[in-house]
Amino acid sequence: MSRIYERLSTAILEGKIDRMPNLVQRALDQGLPPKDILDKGMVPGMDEVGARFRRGDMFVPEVIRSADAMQAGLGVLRPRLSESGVELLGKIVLGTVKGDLHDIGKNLVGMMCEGAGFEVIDLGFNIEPDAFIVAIKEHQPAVVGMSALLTTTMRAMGYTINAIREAGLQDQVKIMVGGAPVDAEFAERIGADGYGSNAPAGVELAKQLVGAV
Ligand code: B12
Repeated sequence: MSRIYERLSTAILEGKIDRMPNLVQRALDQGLPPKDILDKGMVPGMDEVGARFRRGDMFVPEVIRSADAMQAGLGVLRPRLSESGVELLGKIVLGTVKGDLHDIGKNLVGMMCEGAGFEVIDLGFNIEPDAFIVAIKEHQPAVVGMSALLTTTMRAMGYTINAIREAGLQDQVKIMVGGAPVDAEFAERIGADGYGSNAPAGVELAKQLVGAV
């Protein structure tokens, strides 16, 4: 295996944001296929970040740095991936629900999903049900992800799912939810398709929901 894949993976793991664009460019200059650069170099790095975060061997600031390194590399790789007709895993529309301003965890989920090969459309925080609906119609995502950090706003997830159902869009998208006060039982009760307890779990869930694992 090319040594450059190992270097890409390590640079992501160590959060070397500045080094990534150069490394990706070097891999491209060596004639390596963009899809292999992603799958054999970058994604394994991000997978290891996820595993370490789950074990408690890496913490939020380090994960954010790694995700930023991934983004820096994707900045160079993305145009080459689309040129070579590589299909990403699918689109995810992501947002923190109405009334809730917490977005750190949601951002982490978005960054890791992007790192795993999804296209993420991040609506931001305090997102009205209608804005989710507009985004579903506009972007046709495979998955909608909702975040809530307050016991008072987790109910807005239920309202949002109802609104999606009433708009006749529920068959078009899978819905995943997460955030500290949310659990699997609540997710099931409000009609979500799945619950992720943290960002790596969100990535795994999103992959399952699009049938990629
Ligand atoms: C930072 C913070 C804030 C910041 C938010 C800044 C920002 N840009 O996000 C500010 C200062 C704005 C804030 C405001 C408030 N906060 Co606050 N805040 C926090 C704090 C300290 C950390 C949250 C955080 O970022 N955690 C780190 C991230 C990485 O974890 P996470 O969000 O849980 O996300 C992970 C998982 O949950 C999951 N996940 C999250 N979303 C999703 C989505 C999907 C789809 C999936 C699969 C997974 C997933 O993956 C993430 C990564 O692993 C928590 C306490 C705590 N320790 O959690 C209180 C906390 C959430 N806040 C609280 C409160 C009460 C408030 C305020 C009401 C305070 C006030 N009186 O004004 C306001 C509410 C404002 C509003 N309307 O939202 C309470 C909530 C209590 C409750 N049970 O409802 C908490 C628990 C503090 C406490 N112990 O009282 N807060």
